[in-house]
Amino acid sequence: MIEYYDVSGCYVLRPWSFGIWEQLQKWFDNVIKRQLGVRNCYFPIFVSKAVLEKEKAHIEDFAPEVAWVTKSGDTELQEHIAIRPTSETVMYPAFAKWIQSYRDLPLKLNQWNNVVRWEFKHPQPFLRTREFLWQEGHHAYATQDEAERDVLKVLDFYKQVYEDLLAVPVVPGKKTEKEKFAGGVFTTTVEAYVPASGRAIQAATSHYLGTNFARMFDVQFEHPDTHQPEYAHQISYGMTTRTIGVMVMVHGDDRGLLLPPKVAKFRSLSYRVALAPAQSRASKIDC
Ligand code: 86X
Repeated sequence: MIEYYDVSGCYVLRPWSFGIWEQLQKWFDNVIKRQLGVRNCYFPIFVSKAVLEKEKAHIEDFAPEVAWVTKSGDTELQEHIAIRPTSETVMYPAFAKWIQSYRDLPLKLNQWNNVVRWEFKHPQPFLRTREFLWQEGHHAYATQDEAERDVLKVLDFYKQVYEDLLAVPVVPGKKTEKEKFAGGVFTTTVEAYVPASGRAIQAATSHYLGTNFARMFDVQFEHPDTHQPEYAHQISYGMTTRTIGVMVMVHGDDRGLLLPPKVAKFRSLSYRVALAPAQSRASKIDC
């Protein structure tokens, strides 16, 4: 599923693993479009120092993980440019421009992209990598109620990705104040169990951000009744290629990996027999 690479924490995703990612992508992309009205978009991978630091309070904890481009060829860049570790600071200035009236809400955008976090804990294929693929959803609403309802809907979609597609049981729940995303109001996650380590692992996350980011980035709309400016309520959510690693840890062992049927390219004979119409079972069992 992977090939090793000469940059620490980076791995090649070979067709077997990338094919599973494509299947999860297809399912999740459809469900957020059809059930929530989400639209996909793409923002640049680069973030200027000035924009990245607009979120200073929360960035401080993460600063050591940010990767910077400092040169082109041998020439030092006038301004160093960060590689996105997540896209809040990239996207929210655009939200501020696009949201003026209550008619501009809700705004529900998603990106399928790569991000870089220069981790120093020892890397593991899929589970802890310096570059990873994910989707990051970012929505803005007029009301707290709508925002909170979508946080929980997305969390349930993540549960379905794990349980229905990957046959991995997960526990949905709310993080403690200490463990939540510091920029938000509350963080929900689905957590899985890794038998090899006896530990839980965060499998996907969905946040209610309140109006914290709206205040930082000036995301305001004119209220329909009062005609006064109000801050938008925001949510964000993410699921990464860690999904594949969790699946491998649950369905694999030292003798290999048996893929759960929904994402398997090939199906075992016993599975085909179980699904076959009764009259054709006899012949399948014969062979
Ligand atoms: C937190 C929050 C949020 C959108 C998600 O969990 C889902 C998708 N984003 C991400 N987070 C950071 O903000 C962060 C920032 C920097 Cl500068 C960094 F280097 C690492 C980070 N890791 C997580």
